[in-house]
Amino acid sequence: DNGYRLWLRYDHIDNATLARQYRQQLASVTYETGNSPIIQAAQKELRNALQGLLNYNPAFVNAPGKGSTLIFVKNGSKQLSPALNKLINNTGNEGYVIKTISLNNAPCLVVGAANDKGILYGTFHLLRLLQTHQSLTNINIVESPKTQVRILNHWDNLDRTVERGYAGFSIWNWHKLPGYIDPRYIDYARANASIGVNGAVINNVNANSLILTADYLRKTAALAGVFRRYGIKLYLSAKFSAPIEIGGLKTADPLDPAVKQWWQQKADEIYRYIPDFGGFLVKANSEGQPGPQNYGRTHADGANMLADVLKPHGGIVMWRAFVYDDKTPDDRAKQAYNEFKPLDGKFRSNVIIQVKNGAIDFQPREPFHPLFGAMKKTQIMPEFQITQEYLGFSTHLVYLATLFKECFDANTYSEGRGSTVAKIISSPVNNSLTGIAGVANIGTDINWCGHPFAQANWYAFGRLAWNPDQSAAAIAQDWLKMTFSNQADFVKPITSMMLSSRETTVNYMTPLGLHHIMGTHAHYGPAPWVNNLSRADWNPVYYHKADSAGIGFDRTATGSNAVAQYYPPLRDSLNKVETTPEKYLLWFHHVGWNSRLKNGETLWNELVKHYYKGAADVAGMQKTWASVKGKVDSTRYHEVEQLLAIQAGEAAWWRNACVLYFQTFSKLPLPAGYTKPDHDLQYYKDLKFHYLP
Ligand code: BDP
Repeated sequence: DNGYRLWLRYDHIDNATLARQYRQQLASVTYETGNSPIIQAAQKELRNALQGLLNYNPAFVNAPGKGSTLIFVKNGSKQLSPALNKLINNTGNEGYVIKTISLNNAPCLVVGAANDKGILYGTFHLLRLLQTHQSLTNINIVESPKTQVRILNHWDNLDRTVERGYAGFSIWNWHKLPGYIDPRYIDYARANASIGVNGAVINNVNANSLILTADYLRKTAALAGVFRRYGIKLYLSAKFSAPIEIGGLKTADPLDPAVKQWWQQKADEIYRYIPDFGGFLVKANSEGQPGPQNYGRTHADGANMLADVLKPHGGIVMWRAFVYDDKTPDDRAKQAYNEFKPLDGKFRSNVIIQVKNGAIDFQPREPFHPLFGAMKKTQIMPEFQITQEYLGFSTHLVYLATLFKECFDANTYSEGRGSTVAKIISSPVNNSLTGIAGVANIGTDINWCGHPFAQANWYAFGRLAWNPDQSAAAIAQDWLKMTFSNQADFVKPITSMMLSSRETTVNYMTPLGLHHIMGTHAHYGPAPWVNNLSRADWNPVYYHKADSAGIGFDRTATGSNAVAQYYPPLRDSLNKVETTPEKYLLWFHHVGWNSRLKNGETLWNELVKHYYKGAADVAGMQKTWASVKGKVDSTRYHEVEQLLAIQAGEAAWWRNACVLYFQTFSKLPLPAGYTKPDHDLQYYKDLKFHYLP
């Protein structure tokens, strides 16, 4: 199995009793839904799935039928009770009900929704029940998403390279579009719909203005046509200087009437090509990208100008808060908050501020971004990175649902206890849309994501964007069953391997709150020694601040005071070593090598132990994987086996390089029983790589 089918494999259910029961329960399928393109897509999915799972091709009847065992209902049906009709009609734009009722004295399964998208999502949910071998008896499911814009951000360039992409090239074939629709686009849309993803920004945030020209809009419109049938809206990254680059204007000043007019005409043009265009994503005044500040204007001036031109068409602006520059000689972690917090309440209601989960940059572990909870009059959507830029590319098995959950579940204390990030981002401000974004890990590799297990991160992103309260474990189990096998003796050990994989990676890369100590440019492997880059805050030494006394970034009141950006009582606990969770210790404090941690161990010993544990746990993952040999197809078994071997080697590399380097400051021996790395530090510093994605 080459993994192309993702979690929508629909292989035959080999449990004959179960398959027979499903066939009885799905014997007669009726649709009272109309026949829109989305409904047709849902029907096609159901038909393919039943053919695959049950080798069965039931008749679909487009009318209320006697003897139906499965009815799809949009907007109520005469066959159903008033209470159920009411429930169905209250599912909103995307929600659905799946419920067993008694119809003509026989059990019947109803999939009901107020809108087409609900029917599509309900269909995928029903199929998931089959794929994961769950009983269809006495079902009672009522679902609706907790956030409205659930979107993938593709960092795809127009030359088909993918910034921070580790799974081949961009799947958008600009040369063959719009004439040729690659079947991949359809499978991409199906996969997204199956997990509730309803938006895609198809080009890199470091945007090329050409995407906004008529040539590309025609191509883009063809993609939008595919997406639409699966309830997905297309969005574009807009370069702020586009009026100059493709519009021939002298300025991109957002308050200049000619600039505004240019964008207005551009928006009108886009909507002629794509009537349901979602809107713009903008990276402005960040890492060299142009923005309103080039003209002495604020982020709000820039975002609002674009919001105003999109508003008549129903479009939105997702304005990124990932900003930092070297003109501000302060802690980089503070800059986004410092720039955006004063603008709270100044944004239009169709602007959402897109904030990375942490204040630096998608590190293996970061505390939640202090902007969550800080902007009470502005809608905020979190941005997660699904592609593993800082977590081992596509050779390391790292299940990211636990990382996403750590952010969602974090308590900001913005309104006292219970003000979790999940709660804040799913509560609309000023009737604005709510949303969640993930930087995609998708490319032209046959298995889409490079690593068979990287598919789980795409999957988990969608499921958590729909409902951040779901557990990482439940999502892993569903994914494993759908992607590999329902066998309990496979699912159980591999679920626990997935659940601990992210902590393992944190241990061998950046334990105890360390961050940003990876190799320069490509971000491959460890390089905590780098200190010669043109900007201070690009250097690993800026972040770990190791010296003879200790290690860590002092962000307390006597240091950079980044802790002040959090609400009390969190602010106060992070301000003190004793009350800072150890997983964030060196993020907030410079700690002496011989300081004692909670378990009585010195910081140095504990740091070494984390690094060694991380590397040892990858060896444990290899053993676990070996134990399921024969329980999954041999192709994917061997792929994962080889990738785990690479991961084990790289985990040891991270451990050795970091421990040897930090030892030059601590001047302390390894704790008893820990074997010395087999090379010296210079060896690791001298490593060169000829090709890196
Ligand atoms: C960093 C990436 C860089 C992105 C930037 C961003 O290294 O390639 O352009 O984030 O999010 O993580 O804008």
